[in-house]
Parts: sequence; C-alpha cells; structure tokens
Amino acid sequence: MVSKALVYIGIAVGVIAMGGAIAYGTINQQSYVSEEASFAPAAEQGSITSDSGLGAELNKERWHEDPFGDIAQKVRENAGAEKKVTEVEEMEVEAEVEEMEVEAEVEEMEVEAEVEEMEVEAEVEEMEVEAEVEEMEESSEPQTVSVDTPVGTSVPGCETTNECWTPASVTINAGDTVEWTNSDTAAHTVTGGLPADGPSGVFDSSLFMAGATFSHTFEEAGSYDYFCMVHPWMVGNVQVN
Ligand SMILES: [Cu+2]
Repeated sequence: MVSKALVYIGIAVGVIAMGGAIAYGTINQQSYVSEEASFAPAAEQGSITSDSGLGAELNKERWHEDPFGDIAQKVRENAGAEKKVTEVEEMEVEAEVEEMEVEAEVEEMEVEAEVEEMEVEAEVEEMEVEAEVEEMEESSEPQTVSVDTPVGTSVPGCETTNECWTPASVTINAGDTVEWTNSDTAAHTVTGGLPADGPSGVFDSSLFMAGATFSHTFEEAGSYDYFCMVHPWMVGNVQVN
C-alpha cells in the first residue's frame, strides 16, 4: 500500500515539475516576443513551445546574453543626448525669459524716468506761468510814482535844466497815481494845463505848502502837461499809457 502511494506521489510531482518548467519557458518567451517580436528568431521560438523544461532553461540563458544590447545602449545614449538637448533648450528659454524680463524692467524704468521728466517740466512750466501771472498782476497793480519839488524852484533857472520838477516828466499806466512832494521852502501848485493855455481843469492842487504832498490818479491814457500857477516857468508832464 505504502509503496504504491509513493509511486503515485512521485508521478504527480514529476508531472507538476514538468508542467511548471514548460509554463515558465512559455511565459519567458512570450514576454520576450512581446518586447522584441520582429527580432526574435522563429526557429528558437518554435523550439521553446515543443521543448522540455530543461530546453526552455537553456534558451532563457542564451537570451539573457541580450543580442540587442547594442541597440538598447544606443537607445539609452540617444535618450541621454536628447535629455541633454532638452536641458540646454530649457536653459536657453530660461535665459531668454530672463532677458525679456530685464528688458521689460529697463523699459519700465525708462518710462518712469520719462514720466518724472515730464512732471518736472510741467512743474517748471507751471512755475513760469505763475511767475508770469504774478508779473502781470504786479504790472496791472496800480503804482504810485513820486515827483519832487526841489528847493529853489521859486526862482527862475530850474527850467534851463528841466529840473523844476524832478523828474519833470514821468510815464505811468492808466490807474496809476502821481504823488508830488513839496521839498521847497515856498508854496507851489500842481495845475493841469500849460501857462499859455491856462488850467485844463483835469487836476489842480491849489497852493500846497512846504513839506506837503498832492496826489492825483490818472484813469485815462494821454499826455498831461502841468505847471505851477505861482511860478509859470515850472512846467512838467505826465505820460499815461
Ligand atoms: Cu511854484
């Protein structure tokens, strides 16, 4: 009984071992064929399927010498080279992007500088306009011009040097005022007109004493002669623009 059972077990083990070896060889071949089908020799493929487990082991050993090692190496080298090319390209793109960023920055700075310049120019222009306006306001503001009556004019002689009034002639703008000051010791008059024609009636101080002042504002443009009623040689002029 025992010897019979051992024989059965031995047969069973042998069958399982053989089947396993064939199965292993077939799987190995299939995986190889699927990867490199076009390069696998047909004769060797055939020998696997019909061969025993031992044959499959031998075939497996032979295939592990890798007849396509050179091709694989070349593929790897190409992949490596491609990777390097890609890396270089990437670096070039990065450098380009960086360059563009720097250019954009420079452009921005230039625009800022231009804007600043324009702002300064605008400010200067504004200041110039303000100064001009101020000047115009100043010039349009009514002015007061002084005329003096020098000492000794009550005696003829000042007319020879045109110094009976100093200055004897003044130029002003409409709206301006002339203020006469009697610096002499005698009394005088500032009377519009000329001695030959008599008073014009435009302005007349009547007698104003030593140290006194007389003012008249000229609202209209024109040439205004005047004289002293007491001392007719004392002639002056006010030019109003
Ligand atoms: Cu006088």
